[in-house]
Amino acid sequence: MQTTNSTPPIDLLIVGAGFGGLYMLHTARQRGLTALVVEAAGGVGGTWYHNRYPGARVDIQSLEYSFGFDDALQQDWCWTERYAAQPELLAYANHMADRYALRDGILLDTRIATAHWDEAALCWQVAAQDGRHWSARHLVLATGPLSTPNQPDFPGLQEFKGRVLHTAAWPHEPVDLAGLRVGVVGTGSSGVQTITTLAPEVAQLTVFQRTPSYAVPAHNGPLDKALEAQVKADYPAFRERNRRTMGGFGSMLPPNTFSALSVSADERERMFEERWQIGGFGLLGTFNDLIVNPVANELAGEFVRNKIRSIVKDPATAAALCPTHPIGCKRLCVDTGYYATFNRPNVRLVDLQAAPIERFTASGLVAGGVEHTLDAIVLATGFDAMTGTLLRLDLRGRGGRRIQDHWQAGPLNYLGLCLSGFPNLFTLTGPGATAAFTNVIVAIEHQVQWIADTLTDLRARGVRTLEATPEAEADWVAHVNAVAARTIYLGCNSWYLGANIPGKPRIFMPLFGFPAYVQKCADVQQQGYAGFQLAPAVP
Ligand code: NA7
Repeated sequence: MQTTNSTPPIDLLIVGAGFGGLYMLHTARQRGLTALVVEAAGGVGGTWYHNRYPGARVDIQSLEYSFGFDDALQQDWCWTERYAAQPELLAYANHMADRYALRDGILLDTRIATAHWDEAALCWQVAAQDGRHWSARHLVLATGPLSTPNQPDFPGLQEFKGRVLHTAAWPHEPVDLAGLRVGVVGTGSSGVQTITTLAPEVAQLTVFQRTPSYAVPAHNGPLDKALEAQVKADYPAFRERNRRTMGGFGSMLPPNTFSALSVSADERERMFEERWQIGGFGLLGTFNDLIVNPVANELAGEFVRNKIRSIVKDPATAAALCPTHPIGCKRLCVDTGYYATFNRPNVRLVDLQAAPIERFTASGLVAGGVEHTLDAIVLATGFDAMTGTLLRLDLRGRGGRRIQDHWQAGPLNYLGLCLSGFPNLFTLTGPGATAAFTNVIVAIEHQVQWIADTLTDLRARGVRTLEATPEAEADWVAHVNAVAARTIYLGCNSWYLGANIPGKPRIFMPLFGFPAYVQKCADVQQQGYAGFQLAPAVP
């Protein structure tokens, strides 16, 4: 599969062997395209290869967070839990690699360093850090939206003598923190899962919280066999119903179609409570205006704050755990006893808003003038999301234009798939697409099929290059931001907005609304690739 300058280019070079890269390779091969996946890690699985921290599990139900393109796969595969844990998700990725005989098309332990568009040869010249090189007609960046860990530049961190771990780069060998004094910085999804799982094991757990999170119960447990049988009895229809939802999941508990303001306070409480008892993201579908109307949103937020106050015994801790930003503005955490963890005698909360981290020392960290002695620190500080990985590549388009220059003011793109000046390049689950708001596997299936359809179609028509126009790109980014402006999503400092990384341009990156996105992508194809320049042009 490896090519050199002297061999003809392959059709597709895919960067990344997570779910996106695996399915892209499989689909490309089915369409008769030559393809190679290059992966920096030592195994397939992407997110689920790296995020091995204690308690790591998916926040969308397993029956939904899985591929639907092959009925035999979805019938054969049996999930053990309602929300699968990391090892099972990694096993699923490996199963895909084996089942579809993908491994001979995947190069592991190989980090792509440069990808330059070759104007004369009309292909991408791609080189790995180890010097190996490939030519490819098309480049698919399946590098994932959450793949570059955010490692804040805390003063003195290198002086700390204990162990420093990051949830997104967790060691492969077992980590024994039993009996230690452990600090966790960060209370997003990764922090919430880590904190809840570590608390019973460690001697003392200190949670350093900058922004409190809304967490809804997962009610996780063994997968209900009757539900599994029911879904499997007509899995294609189940998948289709999910594709018609805003986020590509949740059809088992459809959102209600009326406003939170249209019912009495008692009725509202009863309805929130009903969905709280069911668990998961469905709470945000209790009414149809929680994401678009700040007044309705505040009612849902207050419902969860009341839950926190009723669960957490110490009033000061409960108050510090209560978020004030709109609920859903940052992705909800789906938890298993997170708030109750703060009733444990060995767990304490440090509110960084009141007592910011000043510096690390050899034996811990100082926050708000108080020294906290720690044996180990877990950074659950998230990711340089959506753009971080791509901006760390030496990626150059037409005329040698660097992606760092093209994206200086934020990630310009068209359909979340293509960049002007970067012909024949596709980003999977990138900025401008719905992936961050969507069941990412459903998003991947759609984007991969769109790319494969496009490549098949253009090859049949003799088109060599496809490139977004600058106008289409500017309009698209404006559209993504206009959609967000009609929601509560601009009301907090989320990674959707780049606000978690100092100095990152504040552009709202994900698009809200999967069905409209699917329709738009289909329309673009039907209109002869509206918004793209094709060369040679189709007559
Ligand atoms: P998140 O959701 O970005 O959470 C990161 C957490 O780390 C969050 O609480 C941050 O506070 C906190 N953080 C980040 N930088 C700092 C510094 N410098 N000091 C203190 N605290 C900090 O990442 P996750 O890995 O938990 O989850 C990512 C996605 O994976 C999630 O959305 C799901 O889709 C699954 P902040 O809120 O920025 O104030």
